[in-house]
Amino acid sequence: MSGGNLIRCNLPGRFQKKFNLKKDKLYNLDIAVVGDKVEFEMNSDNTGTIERIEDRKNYISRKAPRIKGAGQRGERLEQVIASNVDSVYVVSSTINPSFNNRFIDRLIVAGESAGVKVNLIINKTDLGMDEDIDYFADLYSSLGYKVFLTSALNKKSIKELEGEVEGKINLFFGQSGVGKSSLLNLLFPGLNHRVGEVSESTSKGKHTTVTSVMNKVKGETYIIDTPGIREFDPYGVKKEDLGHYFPEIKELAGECRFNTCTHNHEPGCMVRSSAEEDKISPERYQSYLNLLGTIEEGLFF
Ligand SMILES: Nc1nc2c(ncn2[C@@H]2O[C@H](COP(=O)(O)OP(=O)(O)OP(=O)(O)O)[C@@H](O)[C@H]2O)c(=O)[nH]1
Ligand SMILES: [Mg+2]
Ligand SMILES: [Zn+2]
Repeated sequence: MSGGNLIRCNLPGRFQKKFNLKKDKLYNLDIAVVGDKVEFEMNSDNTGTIERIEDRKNYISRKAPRIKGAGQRGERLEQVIASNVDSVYVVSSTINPSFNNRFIDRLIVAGESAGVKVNLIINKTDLGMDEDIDYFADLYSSLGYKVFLTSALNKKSIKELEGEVEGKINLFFGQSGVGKSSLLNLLFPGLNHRVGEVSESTSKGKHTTVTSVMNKVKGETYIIDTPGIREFDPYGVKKEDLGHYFPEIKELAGECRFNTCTHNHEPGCMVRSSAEEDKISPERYQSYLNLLGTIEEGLFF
């Protein structure tokens, strides 16, 4: 995008060569991603040729799905979803597809570990709210996240959401079929993104959005809609750092007996005892343990 104009650019082969030489970046699949700022030269056919890619302020990534992202030794590579964002919205739905707090916690970790502000959207509230969802909405609010209980059908909380995205670069991500594109169309009708069905047999979305796109919607407000995510393993999160990305665990970690505590099996662990006594949410603690298990099995790298 240049001054609001879309210019299709190509990426010269030398970027690939330079990239491969950088050992520390070898696991990076994407040389230029949505959100990157680039300098380019105009060609005579109105396309551009990228000359330089600016360093990223931040970026959201995950481990690439197995087929696409396996390296020569079978290790999973890093897939960057978007860069230089101000806020991420973890989008979920009440039902169809059903509410999945484990999955939400994974996406929160992705945002937290990138140092980006995380907000939550629970969409399709018109299809019914149950006690569990009320519990989680309160829980996430108490952890400091803004929670938007929305409906693209009856426009619930759309105005609030509109206020929150203003003047920022906003990334929307979540499972397929939760209503990301529907909400964005409602917020900014000019977007006109394709909206898909949710399969009746599996209650899963059909991956209607197929590539990530960034749109300038007004002033300095940018929206990135992304394809639905099936699996999400954060990339490059170390065992000893995982607790930093759960605000309630981060707050208690200093009170554990050992400063190297991973809040799993260690004696004198304040986090574990707090979860047992329901002082922090056992559900969130379980999400933490699941992620820790993934790292310990070496699945993170
Ligand atoms: N009842 C109800 N249906 C909704 C709501 N929001 C979206 N839908 C429906 O859910 C289906 C999926 O919506 P999409 O906006 O395509 O979902 P998405 O998250 O963009 O899906 P992907 O692009 O595949 O990742 C469509 O049939 C929408 O009409 C809502 O708030 N309530
Ligand atoms: Mg979509
Ligand atoms: Zn501990």
